[in-house]
Amino acid sequence: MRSWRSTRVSEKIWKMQRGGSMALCRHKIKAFCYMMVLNIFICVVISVSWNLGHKRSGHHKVHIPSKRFWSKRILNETFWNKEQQRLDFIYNPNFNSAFSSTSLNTLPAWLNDTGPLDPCEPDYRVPRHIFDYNSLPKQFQDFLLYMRCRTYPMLINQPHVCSEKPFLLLVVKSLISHFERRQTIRETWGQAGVLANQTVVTVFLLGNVLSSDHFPDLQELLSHEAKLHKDILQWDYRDSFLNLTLKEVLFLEWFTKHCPQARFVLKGDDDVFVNTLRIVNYLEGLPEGESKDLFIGDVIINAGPHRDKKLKYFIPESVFVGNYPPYAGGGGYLYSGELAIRLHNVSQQVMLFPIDDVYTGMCLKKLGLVPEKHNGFKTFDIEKKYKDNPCIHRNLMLVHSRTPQEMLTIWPFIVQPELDCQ
Ligand SMILES: *[C@@H]1O[C@H](CO)[C@@H](O)[C@H](O)[C@H]1NC(C)=O
Ligand SMILES: *[C@@H]1O[C@H](CO)[C@@H](O)[C@H](O)[C@H]1NC(C)=O
Ligand SMILES: *[C@@H]1O[C@H](CO)[C@@H](O)[C@H](O)[C@H]1NC(C)=O
Ligand SMILES: *[C@@H]1O[C@H](CO)[C@@H](O)[C@H](O)[C@H]1NC(C)=O
Ligand SMILES: CC(=O)N[C@H]1CO[C@H](CO)[C@@H](O)[C@@H]1O
Repeated sequence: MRSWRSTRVSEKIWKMQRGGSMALCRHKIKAFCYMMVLNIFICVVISVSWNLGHKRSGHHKVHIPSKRFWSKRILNETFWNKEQQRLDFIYNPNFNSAFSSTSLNTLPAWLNDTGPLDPCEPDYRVPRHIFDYNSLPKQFQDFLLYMRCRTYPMLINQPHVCSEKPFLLLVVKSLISHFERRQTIRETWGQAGVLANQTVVTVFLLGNVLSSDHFPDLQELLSHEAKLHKDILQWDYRDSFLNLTLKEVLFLEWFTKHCPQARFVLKGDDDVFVNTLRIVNYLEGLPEGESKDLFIGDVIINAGPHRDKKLKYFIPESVFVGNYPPYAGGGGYLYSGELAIRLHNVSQQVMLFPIDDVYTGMCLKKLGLVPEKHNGFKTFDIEKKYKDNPCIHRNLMLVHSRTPQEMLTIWPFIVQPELDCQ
């Protein structure tokens, strides 16, 4: 409250001072009046902040020492930022110790949560709080209405897929209809089993389709595929681009519950080619101490939201302002299983953001970590002249994008021991 008011007031004072100096040339009396008003304002500011300070400490008997906390009050009124501030406040360690014995009713009024009690009910505050809501793309409106919901039932699970303690878990974001891509991955870089003497396990992450979106019903085919290969994880939510963050969060939850013993995780799209052999060799060579915080990929720094409605990555100004933290492109990144568990934990403190890789960057930032760039990750592909070069692919870790036919062509290069790449 306090700092918001004083910034507004000092802005007024500044404007008045500008006006005052111009007036000085013409009427000295006018200038004198401005000075008087200015003095009154300063008095008001001082007494208001004095009163507020006293009221607060006197009323609640809570002293909040952190200066950073107060500075957050002048943050922007954008929807996502505001929701995030609420989470920051609730998970603020100072707040927790000060309020541990009281209920959330003691939250300051600006943090009062007026959303639906059930986070999975559509949040109808949204259209009122976002002034340009009605002009946003339909998918974005849907994202906002369900932004708080992160629990969806599992339709297909593989609770025992990690019983052999995988060295590397390959996690592939797929869509129900991508049967061909999944089969190609199983036949090439995603072959589950033992590779370079290490256990590799593959799972595919899938959501569902809404009947209102007019997709054919492929659920029975999928069930058959799941029985055959035992590598399908499916949740009952609408699998759309803006729901990919949901896929990430649901995966982290699944991992913590069913696969926490996996040493490393590679998460990628179903149109990337992964040199699994190179990745296993790289991981084996990592010193023990370095592997705990491992998070590598094609890291993007100094990025921010796109404001053009026509772009896939569009984020409206009324929803989010600020820059993105460093993040690894969602085509594929590699991290430790231990870190996956910490990411799961911290993700509860980060509001769902509609771009999944940026969201993961936000979670890393909350953990105080920065993803590391590794040149083996080529999420923007390699030069065309090298596309058919087996030796180039041997040295890569991951490249986007490759068709099933290309994957089936490249994979034999990788595992062919007689190929001489000197
Ligand atoms: C929070 O909002 C609810 C519903 O609008 C209201 O009943 C309650 O009094 C508010 N609490 C505070 C502390 O403002
Ligand atoms: C493979 O792993 C086993 C057990 O971890 C080990 O005893 C064996 O020496 C390894 N073989 C090679 C070729 O690294
Ligand atoms: C995300 O999934 C939920 C649950 O199916 C759905 O209600 C919502 O519309 C989806 N959001 C988007 C952006 O598709
Ligand atoms: C999860 O985070 C909380 C603090 O937010 C911490 O107290 C707890 O120990 C963490 N749990 C794990 C398993 O890291
Ligand atoms: C913290 C933060 O992101 N503040 C931003 C609020 O909006 C102004 C103008 O839109 C930005 O300049 C600030 O960086």
